[in-house]
Amino acid sequence: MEIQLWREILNPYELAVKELVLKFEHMKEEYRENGLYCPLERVDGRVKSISSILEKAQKKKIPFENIETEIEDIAGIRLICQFVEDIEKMADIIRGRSDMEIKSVKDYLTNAKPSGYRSYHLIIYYTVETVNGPKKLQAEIQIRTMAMNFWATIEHDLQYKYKGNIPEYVRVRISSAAEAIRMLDKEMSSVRSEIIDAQNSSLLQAGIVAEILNNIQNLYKVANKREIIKIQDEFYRIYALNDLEQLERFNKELDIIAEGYRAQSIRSGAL
Ligand code: 0O2
Repeated sequence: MEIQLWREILNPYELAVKELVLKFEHMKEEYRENGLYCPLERVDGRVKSISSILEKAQKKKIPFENIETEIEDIAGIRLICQFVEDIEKMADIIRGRSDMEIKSVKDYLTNAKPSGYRSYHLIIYYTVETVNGPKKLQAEIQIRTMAMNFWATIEHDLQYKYKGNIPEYVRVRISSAAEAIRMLDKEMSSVRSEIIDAQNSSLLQAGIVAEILNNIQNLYKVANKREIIKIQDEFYRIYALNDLEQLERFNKELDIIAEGYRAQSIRSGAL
């Protein structure tokens, strides 16, 4: 088939992947701005290569005219989470969205593949706007932990290297590595709440520090130099204490000082 025709077919999928990646990245950003722990650690996306589409079509005996309906992962999104519990949270977030309609689910978490592969797959319908009007297409969203992703990436490379015929001794090792990954995820889940608390408080601290620095910068314009130096020294002293409450209190004090200067400038403007 003409390369140009492939381009026409794949273009909307490229747009879909770009949009979906952007939407998930934006979601991550929103969580961060609100100082909240985000169940999503990283998002990746790709459009399946032409050779990979042809290979799959040949393997599954899919006629060319059915490629778009029967190959569900031409557009592929991978969501990487820190913890197993986050996978269900991400799936729920997707279920609640109005721009992604779930067609089917493949739960390889409860039922791992014989290879040891674990991941949660959603096939969604997603509509993109093209020059020829809206196009509803399918995309596969794979949701897995960082540990599962590590295993799957290596195993995928091995499949590629051995062209699907991984030697028995390697298969045994990779299968025991899959079990180690399952145990690792289980162990990490047991400390999940502690890790989330620590991450939340470090996000909160980063937010307060940013506000303080912004306040000090604004005070530079109105306060005298000696006062600014005093404020800065006080900030460094409190920062070194590593005490979130004291940082919050200091930030409120700065708000009051800034408010005082604002009122003063309004009064002098009125005179
Ligand atoms: P690529 O290179 O990632 O695009 P089926 O015949 O139903 O088993 P189907 O319809 O492709 O296969 O669905 P399935 O099994 O859910 O697989 C979809 C994708 O999941 C695969 O795409 C892989 O990315 C991943 N996957 C599934 N099984 C395994 C596995 O055992 N190991 C690894 N590493 N990944 C797996 P592609 O098209 O196979 O490959």
